[in-house]
This record gives sequence, structure tokens and C-alpha cells, in this order.
Amino acid sequence: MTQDSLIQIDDIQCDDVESDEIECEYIAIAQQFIPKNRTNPIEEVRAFGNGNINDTFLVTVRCNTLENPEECHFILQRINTKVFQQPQRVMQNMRIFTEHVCDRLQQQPLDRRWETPRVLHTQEGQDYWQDGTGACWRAISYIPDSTTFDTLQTCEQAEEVGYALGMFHNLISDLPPEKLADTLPGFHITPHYLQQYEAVLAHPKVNLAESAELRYGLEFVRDRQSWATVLETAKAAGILPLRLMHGDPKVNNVMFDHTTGKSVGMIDLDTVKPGLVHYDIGDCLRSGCNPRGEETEQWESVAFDLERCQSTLKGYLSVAQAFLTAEDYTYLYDAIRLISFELGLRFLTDHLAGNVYFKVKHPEHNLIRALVQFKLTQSIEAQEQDIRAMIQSMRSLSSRV
Ligand code: GN1
Ligand code: MG
Repeated sequence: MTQDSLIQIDDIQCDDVESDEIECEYIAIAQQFIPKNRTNPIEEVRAFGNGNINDTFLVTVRCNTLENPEECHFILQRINTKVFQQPQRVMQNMRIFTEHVCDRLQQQPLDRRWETPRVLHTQEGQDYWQDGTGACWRAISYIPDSTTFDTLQTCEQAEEVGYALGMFHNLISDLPPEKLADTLPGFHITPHYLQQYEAVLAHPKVNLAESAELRYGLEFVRDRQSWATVLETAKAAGILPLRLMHGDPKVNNVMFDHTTGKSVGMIDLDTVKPGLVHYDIGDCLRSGCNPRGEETEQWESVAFDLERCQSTLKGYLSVAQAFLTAEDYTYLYDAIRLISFELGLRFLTDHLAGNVYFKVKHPEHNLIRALVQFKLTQSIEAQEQDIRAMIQSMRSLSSRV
């Protein structure tokens, strides 16, 4: 917890916990989300996960053995309002989404565990809370007995990730896209990222000749600019329909049950909004089929794993073949290639802009991240025929298209 995240609160109540002053500030914030009639003290607030945008904490509340384990922890997040400039819209989307999915599951229960994170209200009944500095905080229920993985170890896990995304899309396939607001205009619109890149490139914060790595990145983007409009062109032509999407279905946003090892839900719902399911499929595969993970320093050895791709698509299509059209299949290969390229482009732009969007641990962090995604894209391109053949054979197994 950093000094610059100190918050002004008058009545901090943490006499009965052993905590330093800063933790005490966080406890006071977490307290805002505990109903007034619940007297259980907060035991701990600690940093949680590896998010690149929001700050996330796990709150532990003292519980007795009779209490529902779900009540013993919750997730506290400081919303990055430079990125999500209208947090009320984010929260409104989450509420509409959650209500819809809960209703659906009540009417058509699944034969396996599936959880949806709930928004917890403040003591005043609001779905987020602003502290004295204007920072925006929200709380979300914690899915008990579950865990996430930054990289996948097995094809079974890859299939479970695919199933989770398919189930997620299935559960919102009957919620009209216009019911949800656009919480992040331009998100996953590749031509928009190319425009930002060009603008930053005209006034870079780094020396463009600084390294061979940077030159590789710049050339990589230059050679693919004309193709990068592929999904937006298909969307504008009405070939690919606007649907609701998760927006950030990387593998560590899929929760796995501790005991069964099965996926039980998807978290990080900030970017659930109208878009293309292709953005999600591409994002899920660029994340799950890179065994080294997106944070590796060994970017030169990054490769796209075809077996995991097959398992993920198998899991996804086991649910999604019910709603995918023939055109949807046609664009799957481009989606896989595009979203890894797009993320590389976003990281590279942020490097050139002086690291203003994604959190970084060192000045070259975004450059290395960009190279990881570009190497992955290159590996996808080298396996194009195999990936297309795999998609074709899975498509012919589906009776509909
Ligand atoms: C960001 O904050 P996080 O890690 O959930 C980003 C995603 C990227 C991801 C890459 C709103 O997500 O688009 O794929 O980093 N989210 C936003 O790790 O830009
Ligand atoms: Mg996210």
C-alpha cells in the first residue's frame, strides 16, 4: 500500500486490529461496505491479484463457523477513473448484468456450479463510495473455494476456460446489447488504437532509435496496419453482429473450483458492454495459449500453443455453437491474430507515451509486454493453416452451420 493512496477519513475504527496507519485507512474504507447492523470486525485488507488498471484488495472479515463462508471475504477495488471516467455507468452495467444472469439461472438452472460476483452496497445503499480525495471505491462478493491461474498448466484447464467464456456469452445472449452502456469508448476498436499510436508516434516520450527491440516493434505494427481493420469492417458491414461481451476474458479472470478443478465463473466485469464476441475469443486465446504468460521477460521464445487452442475452442463451442453463425466462424482466425496484435499495439503505444495507461514495474515494462504479444502474433501467423483447419473441422462437427 503506497503513501500516495492515503485517504482522509475522520472516524477510523480499527483499535481492535493490529495494523499500521495506512492499513487502518483501508480498513475504514472497507468498513463502508459492511452493513451497519453487522458487528464483525475487519481483520485484514491486503493487495490482491495483478490488475493493470484498478487497485484490488481482499478484505477478510472475522467470521464464526456458523456464518456463510461467502460473508468472510469480499473484494475491494479502487476504480481507475482516468480509464473508467464514468464509474456510475460501470456499476450500473454490473447491476443489470448480474440481475439478468441470476434470473436466467433461476429459470434454467445449470447442472454444475456457476457463480456470478455480486455488487455490495455501501452503508448508504450506493454501489460505490467516494473518499475525501474523490477516489472511487466499490466492493464485490468473493467467490469462495475458488482460485485463478495466470497461466494454464493443462489442456483440461484450457477446455474449462473455453467453457467459462461460452457459458458467459450464453447467459447474456438474450440481454439486448443496448441495455448496457459503453463504459470505455474505443475499447477493442483496433483502428482507434492505431490512431492513438500514430498520434503518440508523432511526439514520442522515448527515442525511437533507442533499441533494436523498439525498432522491431515499430516495424511489426507498420507491416500489419492495413489488415488491422478486419473486424471493424465486418462489424460495420453487418457481417458480425453487435453482441454483449466480457471485454477482458484473460485466463486469470476465470475462477476455478478448488476441489473439482472446473471453472465456476468469470470475474472482472468492468468492460461487459456491447462489442463483438470475437474480441473475447481472441483475448481468451491469446492469453490461454501463451504458456510463458503475458508477463514473461523471455519474449523471444513466446509461442502460440495449438493444443491449448483446440481445447479452449472445444470448451467454448460446447456451449457457443448454439448461437454462432457461419460468418462468426469465418472470422475466428482473424480474431485470434488480431487481439494479440492489438494488445501489443496498446502496450507499445503506452511505452511511447511514457507509461500513462497500464501500471508498470519499470520503464521498459510495456515495451517487453508489447514484444511478447508481437511474438505471439507471429507464431499465430506461422500456424495459420493449422488454426484455420482446426476451426473448419470443429465447425463441421456443429450441426447448425
Ligand atoms: C488490462 O487491468 P486488467 O489487468 O484487468 C486491460 C485489458 C488487457 C489487460 C492485459 C480496461 O486489464 O484490456 O487485456 O490489461 N483492461 C483495460 O493484461 O484496458
Ligand atoms: Mg480487467
